[in-house]
Amino acid sequence: MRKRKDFLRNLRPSLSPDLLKSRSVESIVKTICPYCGVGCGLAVKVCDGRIVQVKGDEDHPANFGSLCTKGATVDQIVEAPNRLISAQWRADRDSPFVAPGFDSTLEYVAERFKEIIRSHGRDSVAFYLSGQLTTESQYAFNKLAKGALGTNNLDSNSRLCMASAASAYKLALGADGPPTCYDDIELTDCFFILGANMAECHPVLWQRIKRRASRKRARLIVVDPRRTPTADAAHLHLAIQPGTDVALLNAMLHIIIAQGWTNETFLRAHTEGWDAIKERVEAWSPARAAKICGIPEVEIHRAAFWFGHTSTEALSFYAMGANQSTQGVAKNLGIIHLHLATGKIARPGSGPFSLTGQPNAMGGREVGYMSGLLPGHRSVTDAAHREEIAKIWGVSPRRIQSKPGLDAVRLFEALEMGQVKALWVVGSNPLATMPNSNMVRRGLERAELLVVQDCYHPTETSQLAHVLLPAALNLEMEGTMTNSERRISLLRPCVPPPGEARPDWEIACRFAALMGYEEQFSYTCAGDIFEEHKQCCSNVYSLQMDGISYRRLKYQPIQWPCPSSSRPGVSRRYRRRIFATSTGRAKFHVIDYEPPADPATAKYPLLLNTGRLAHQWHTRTKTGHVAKLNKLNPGPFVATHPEDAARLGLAEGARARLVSRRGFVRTTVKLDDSVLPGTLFMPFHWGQSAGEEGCVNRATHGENDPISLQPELKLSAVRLEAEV
Ligand SMILES: Nc1nc2c(c(=O)[nH]1)N[C@H]1C(S)=C(S)[C@@H](COP(=O)(O)OP(=O)(O)OC[C@H]3O[C@@H](n4cnc5c(=O)[nH]c(N)nc54)[C@H](O)[C@@H]3O)O[C@H]1N2
Ligand SMILES: Nc1nc2c(c(=O)[nH]1)N[C@H]1C(S)=C(S)[C@@H](COP(=O)(O)OP(=O)(O)OC[C@H]3O[C@@H](n4cnc5c(=O)[nH]c(N)nc54)[C@H](O)[C@@H]3O)O[C@H]1N2
Ligand code: SF4
Ligand SMILES: [Mo]
Repeated sequence: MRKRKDFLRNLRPSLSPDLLKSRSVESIVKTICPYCGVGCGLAVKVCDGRIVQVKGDEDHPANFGSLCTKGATVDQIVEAPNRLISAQWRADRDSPFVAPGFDSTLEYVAERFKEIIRSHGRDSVAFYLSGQLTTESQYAFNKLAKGALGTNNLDSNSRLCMASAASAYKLALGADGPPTCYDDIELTDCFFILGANMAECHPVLWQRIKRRASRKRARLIVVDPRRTPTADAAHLHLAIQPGTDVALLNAMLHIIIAQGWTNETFLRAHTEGWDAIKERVEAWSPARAAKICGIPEVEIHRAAFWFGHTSTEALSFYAMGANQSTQGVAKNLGIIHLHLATGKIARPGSGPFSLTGQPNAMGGREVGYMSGLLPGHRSVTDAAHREEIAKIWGVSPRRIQSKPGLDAVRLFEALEMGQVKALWVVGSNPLATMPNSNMVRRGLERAELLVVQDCYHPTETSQLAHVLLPAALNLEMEGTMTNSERRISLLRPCVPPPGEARPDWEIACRFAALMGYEEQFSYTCAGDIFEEHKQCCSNVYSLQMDGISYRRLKYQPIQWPCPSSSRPGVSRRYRRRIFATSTGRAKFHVIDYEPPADPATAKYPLLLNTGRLAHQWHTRTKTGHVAKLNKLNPGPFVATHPEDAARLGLAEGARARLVSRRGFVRTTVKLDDSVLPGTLFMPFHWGQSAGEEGCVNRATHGENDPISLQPELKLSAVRLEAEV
């Protein structure tokens, strides 16, 4: 006990009294937008411990002062009425919560964890993290689970988001992370946007793209089954049948080969596996793909010409329409193949550029916050990797298990089956955002101990919790985040966290000390954790950040790799065309079109697509408080093509039920010809806030990509019927 007190004394408060005092006069604090992966810089005006104005940071290279509606209203999420400000627990779900203070609550969690591990083994506990936490928080929890408690049962919402992109980069280029940077936007001749609705989901980046495309400096191709605002602005919109992208991508490669637009010198010197994929795409004539994709053959020719012609640079952006699929990795590889075949990679204006969704999904990938990974893009299955990390962590290499833990879908299934007894959720709302939420609910209800660490309460998930731990918001703490172009920015605290709320990393460290790992977690501030994280990346050629420090980040955000403190970070990777694979060559992998896991049938004839709207963020725990945003996107709906609605006798505003093999969803019909006949689109923002039966994920399924284990949230067979 005495030891723990010492540890707590060393811990520097997240906001020092000096800092607070300096904020009693008006000052500008530079930090980062807590929403999407564009990673816009904010200039926050603070006075008397309150935020009085939010503007875009004109010096930040991600946005140069621009903000979208969400970023511009972040001040309103801080003092929201449902902020969670005290630690609370209850013995069972029928009892009310009690709030005996932060330390006592955490001691209770530690006792329960010890008991459960003693009775059922270390794999009976699990963690579920988020790409919305700082790198330091993700790092601390990952070390806590894999290094201290010795379980690899730690996964994150990136499994639903970026897993396919990460797997494909690793397979093709040898290391995770895009080779490109935002400045490539101004240097390209062709934007190829596949399964991304950038106008609504990456708005500040989209403004740059639109500017170039509308001045006719570049062609804009958009591949999306919906006519989104992004597709509406395109020179060529391929309104593809959902899930058929691999057929399209293989046919584009077929045309590129037939037309002689391949870069033979590049292929010979810097790639391997070309002959096998060349042979496979031989079978993918544009005519064949056109039939499967439901688009005219001539459009495939045009896309291939604009992308592939030897005189142009081509930049691909892709997001959930590519990743959230049983072919997620294949779709990603298909895009990378087009770049490799034409040599349009590792040079200005060209390359594959997967968009990160959350503000720090990239940081999570650096620290390895998925069940099979270790920090510095390492793997739990590799003995040398385990040894390297155990040394830095100060634990025995035997402590880290060699088998990957449970991925998100399997984790909730294991809860349902009673194999996992305790789950600690940090910065996520899985009951509303995991596929097949009826199963997820059963799992959470069966948990003997559910700890939810969040900034707000109630959320769908926190309502089922035994323990609530109050977390500080990004705007209330120090830490780092990495955006879509691998740029690390420093978060500065603008205001102190309310009540007992604390930065997530600090909660992890306090808990680790209670579990007997005080020494390994004796950090005095977030910067200490960053330094340890840096050490994990130090010998990783493609991820070096030795040249980055908090001191340097105070002046400017920096991209990795950045080996030296006297040089800027690397904006474009692989410029010497040496890839991060064992041979230094980029690799082609044979891919082929496979039909989706849940195809339409006579009983379930419609294909349900799900996704986002411009002015709401995920389950609205933040944006739900902002009147301006709620006015712009006021409520849930299912977008239905007028032909389908007429056939089903459904009018605008009609109440309807979406029924799938997993369950049903109650919602409101919106007539909308931007969706293809035979398909529906429903945003997932409202979770159960519009009624327990209103959560679209009651209808989605957990079938996943075989490599990335990312579930197919974009495509479920359903029927739509009038509510009786
Ligand atoms: N406003 C707002 N912005 C956000 C977020 C938010 O909640 N709100 N969330 C952030 C996060 S975490 C993420 S991951 C990103 C997601 O950003 P995006 O991926 O751009 O957004 P989504 O709406 O999920 O899906 C993108 C598009 O994929 C299309 N699609 C569906 N199926 C297919 C298919 O088979 N093929 C193709 N080619 N396209 C298909 C959908 O019609 C949709 O328009 O957004 C980030 N930005
Ligand atoms: N049907 C369907 N489902 C989807 C998707 C889809 O396209 N369709 N997209 C998937 C994708 S890409 C994603 S990324 C997920 C997102 O899924 P989630 O991460 O589950 O969604 P959020 O609503 O962002 O939940 C984040 C929670 O963390 C809290 N929080 C925010 N900041 C912090 C913090 O700093 N610390 C702590 N401790 N808590 C914090 C918020 O209040 C909120 O309760 O949804 C996935 N689910
Ligand atoms: S584009 Fe993304 S990072 Fe920028 S202000 Fe909007 S939500 Fe924030
Ligand atoms: Mo995401």
